[in-house]
Amino acid sequence: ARLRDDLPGAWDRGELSVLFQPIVSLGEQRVTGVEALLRWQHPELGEVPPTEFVPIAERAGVIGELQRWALETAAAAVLPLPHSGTPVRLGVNISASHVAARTLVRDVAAVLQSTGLAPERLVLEVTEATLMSEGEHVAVDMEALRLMGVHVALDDFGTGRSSLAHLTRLSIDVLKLDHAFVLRVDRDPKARALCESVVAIAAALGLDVVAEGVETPAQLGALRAAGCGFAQGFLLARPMRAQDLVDVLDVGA
Ligand code: G
Ligand code: G
Ligand code: MN
Ligand code: NA
Repeated sequence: ARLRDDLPGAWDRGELSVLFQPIVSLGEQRVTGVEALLRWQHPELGEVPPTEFVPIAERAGVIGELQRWALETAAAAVLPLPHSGTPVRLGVNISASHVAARTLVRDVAAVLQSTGLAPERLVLEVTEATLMSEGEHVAVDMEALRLMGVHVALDDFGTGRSSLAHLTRLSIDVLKLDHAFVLRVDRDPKARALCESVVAIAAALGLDVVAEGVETPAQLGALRAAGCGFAQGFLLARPMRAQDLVDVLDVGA
């Protein structure tokens, strides 16, 4: 009840912040994107993880407001970052209830308008469960976003009820291979074969693949050998403040 009472407006009180975890192109060997990750520093309870407060926001009916704040804050933070020609893409996690509430298209359009972020730089990270959820408006809304130029990534791929058959029907641009999938890729020939197959299917469908949760050089090597295009994880970089991204970005000579 405490968190439920305190969450609404926490962003206006300056208790929320957004960290950014770099996403690295293995071919180009540079940071091509970042994933925005919310943090809540509660004045008395300390840090509350998003796995705890995002569901609370959903139940309290403030997920739209929270997400608008997150989108706007993240966009404003990446806009001034230096770059050497290709500015980083911004991945933002979107929860199922925000899509279900049908305000996502409007909210994203408003944020693109108010910040001036190019739609092509925004990647909405949604799970398969979200995309496959009830109601035909989900597909309609996601398609509307893609028509605006916004990219869509399928997050946590390889967990839950993921199905390769879905991939041909979903309107997506990026596949994010779940951590669980990446964990044994260097030691287990079956995990490696699975990874290679996903990369091949993604290539055939014109999708980029981002391996998540890469923690060891051996995992990275195996992913590279499997032809995976992008990687993200503690080995490469931890979630960091926007101003610290300057140190990892390729800003040219
Ligand atoms: O660092 P990590 O603990 O940040 O994130 C935990 C979970 O919280 C992840 O599943 C991530 O997708 C989710 N999460 C982080 N930031 C956001 C956000 O802005 N919106 C939503 N809906 N989920 C988020
Ligand atoms: O569900 P989603 O993929 O959005 O979750 C992202 C989560 O993964 C965040 O909590 C982020 O902090 C976490 N994360 C990022 N890199 C690593 C990693 O290398 N190992 C582990 N265990 N978690 C990671
Ligand atoms: Mn994500
Ligand atoms: Na994930």
